[in-house]
Amino acid sequence: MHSPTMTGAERSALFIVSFDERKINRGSRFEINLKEGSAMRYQRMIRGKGTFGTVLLVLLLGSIGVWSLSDANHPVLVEGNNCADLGPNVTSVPPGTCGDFDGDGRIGVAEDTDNAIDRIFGTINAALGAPNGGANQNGRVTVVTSGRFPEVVNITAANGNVTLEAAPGVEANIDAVLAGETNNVARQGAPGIIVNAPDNRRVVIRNIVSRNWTEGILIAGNSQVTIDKCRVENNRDYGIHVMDVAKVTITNCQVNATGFRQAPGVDNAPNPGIGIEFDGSSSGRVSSTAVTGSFAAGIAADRSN
Ligand SMILES: [Ca+2]
Ligand SMILES: [Ca+2]
Ligand SMILES: [Ca+2]
Repeated sequence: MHSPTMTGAERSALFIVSFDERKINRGSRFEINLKEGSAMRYQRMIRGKGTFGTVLLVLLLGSIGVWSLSDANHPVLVEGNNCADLGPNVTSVPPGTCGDFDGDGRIGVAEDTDNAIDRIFGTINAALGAPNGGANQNGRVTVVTSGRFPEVVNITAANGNVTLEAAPGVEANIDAVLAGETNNVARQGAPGIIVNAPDNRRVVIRNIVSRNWTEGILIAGNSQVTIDKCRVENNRDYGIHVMDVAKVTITNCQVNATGFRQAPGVDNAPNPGIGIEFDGSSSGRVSSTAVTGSFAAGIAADRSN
């Protein structure tokens, strides 16, 4: 429903029309839920009876593109790159191999940019973004074939709720290190997944692996996050780091070997090497989760920063 806290982007996707006409009771409202590709459905809301002409008017307004379609809350898929014999930056493969879910022979950045209608991507950040039919930080991003993702993933949930997950049985490894990839050194100095979302969004991260970063998952600001079934390993400073006033539930996860990253040519000294830390005024819950092999504390709360 339309509320004072909604952003312009939300209102463009969920448009409430108020009518005050002779044949309609005052306050009659229609909710228009647009899907990209001009598919549309409407639900009559609460009291009042709309006329056929009213409905026609609403459909006409939708059809001429009154509303932005780029903000729609929709699911997108991500193909993994799991080539055995080709290099890490390969984008053209025999159709249906190397994680090519849609069988078009494209993976990686070539899948990111092939069109705006397949809703399939080769990198996670492109799937989260707006171009080429991405989720636009509002929707569900599902990795559907196993792969390695050497990218710092940014979740802002700027336009709605965001779920990032791998399908059951799929190995989605967000890893700072991939032999043969560029920027391995720079990535090892950065967090792997960064969430900084408004407090009226909900973010879910499920069945994801995050390895070899400074922090496997960093959650800041007002974020409200659920981390479920994730494996967070070999990160230097923190496995999961919760800051500011974020609220985080961590369940069914494994947070292993924090502070014990081994890699050539980079600073591997743990600072501090804690599995899960709640900093500042953050809060949360940890359940059914194993935190093992940490350099420093397994789970810590530190109100000093
Ligand atoms: Ca493909
Ligand atoms: Ca495609
Ligand atoms: Ca695509």
